Amino acid sequence: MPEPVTPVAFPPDFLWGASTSAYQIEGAVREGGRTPSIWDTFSHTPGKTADGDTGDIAVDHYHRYREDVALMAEMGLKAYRFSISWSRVQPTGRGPAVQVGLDFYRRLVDELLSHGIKPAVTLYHWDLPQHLEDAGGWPERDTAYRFADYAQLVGEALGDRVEQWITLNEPWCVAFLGYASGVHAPGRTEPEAALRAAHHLNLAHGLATSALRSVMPARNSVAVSLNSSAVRPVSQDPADLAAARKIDDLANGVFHGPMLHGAYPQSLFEATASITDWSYVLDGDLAAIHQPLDALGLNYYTPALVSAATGAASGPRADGHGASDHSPWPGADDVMFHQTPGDRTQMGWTIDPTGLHELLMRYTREAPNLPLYITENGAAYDDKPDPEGRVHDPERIAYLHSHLTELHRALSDGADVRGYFLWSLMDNFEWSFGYGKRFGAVYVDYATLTRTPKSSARWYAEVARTGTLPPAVDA
Ligand code: PNW
Repeated sequence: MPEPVTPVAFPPDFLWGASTSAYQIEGAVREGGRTPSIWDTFSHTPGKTADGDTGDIAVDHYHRYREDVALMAEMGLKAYRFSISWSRVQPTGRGPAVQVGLDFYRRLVDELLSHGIKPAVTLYHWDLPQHLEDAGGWPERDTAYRFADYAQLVGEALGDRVEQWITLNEPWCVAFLGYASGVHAPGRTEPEAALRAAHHLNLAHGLATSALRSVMPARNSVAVSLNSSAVRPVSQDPADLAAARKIDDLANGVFHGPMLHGAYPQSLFEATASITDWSYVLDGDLAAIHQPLDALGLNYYTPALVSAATGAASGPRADGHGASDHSPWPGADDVMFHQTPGDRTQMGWTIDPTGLHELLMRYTREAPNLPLYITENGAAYDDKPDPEGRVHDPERIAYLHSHLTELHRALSDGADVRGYFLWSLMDNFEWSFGYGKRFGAVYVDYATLTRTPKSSARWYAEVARTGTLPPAVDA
């Protein structure tokens, strides 16, 4: 007789969800008065995305949202995290809201609610109105004020029906991939501007949090989603520990410091002293940024492994952030990134579920009373339909299984994790990698835009329905 195995059970009210973002799925880039965002400009610039892919059509979610909500319902999702396109709401990044733009999101939200799916709105998932980039973008302080106004407009329009709000998605990517390494829009390679951008993103988060609270019912929750990396040193050598500290400051502390503790890490100032004097941090900014939050969203894919640079430090970068001659880590030329051992996904990102546990425990210490959500976690694979048109993705099931097992271990260890949103609901525009990288639980045939749930979607539906992980992966 085989041993009876106890299934891994999650709390009954655990929120099972999936995530997407506007530019990655909506398409319809010229409809309803929408103006270009920096991602329209960037993706239409030759050489910036794989095969010149753009989000012009993406997966046409703008027109197919009803079908997509039906798929979510079929998957038993309890929640859906999506983002709002700022330039649908404020085409010039300022001024009154365009009702057609807001109406699209009202219809989407109502469709979700009618299926019993809880909407979680991200206000900013990387698609800054081009008008605001033309005025200087995130390195300019004014962008933070513009964001607070936009947040208020959306809060007024949807605050009666959306309870869960996320100000920014992954400000690290916005600041450092957008303004330092330039692999993301707007493609600038200016380390000092990237640090300015980081500060103004922090300020934008704080001001938007206050603005949302001023117009929304008090029951609503406001959070931010950070792509906090678990940063590991290759050894306990003091030089390697210092390297890990530096990357941790630049990846995590630069955002959670002001947001959660009201201060930048002193070591960050020291590490970046040759690049910036931080004179754009004005009196009162830290108080404005340090707003009480209702939850913290964490996006997790893979950990970072670093050491002090040796003589060979100019070799190929292994930090997985895309090809660029410019580092996304201002002031960290003395740090070297290493490939974490283990199997990798199609992105080349090492599969290491223990990093998820590490991250959850770290933020349990860093923010002891803040409920945590995993707002993104998932894997890209080169999925293909079989001759019958079915898409079998056992690797993704194994990835999700192992990460949810580690999430459950964090719960047992005292982390207050309230929900998990897989990235992504469906295949979509994977930024500079274009459509070649498939993260979806639902397969999209880009020629016809037909959606086909992969085996992982059925597996996840069962997890969401039962609130338990099956003991073994049977794909
Ligand atoms: C996140 N990195 O992007 C985003 O929030 C999603 O929009 C994206 O599709 C998903 O993860 C998968 O990539 C990241 O270089 C992009 O460290 C790059 C990095 C991390 C996250």
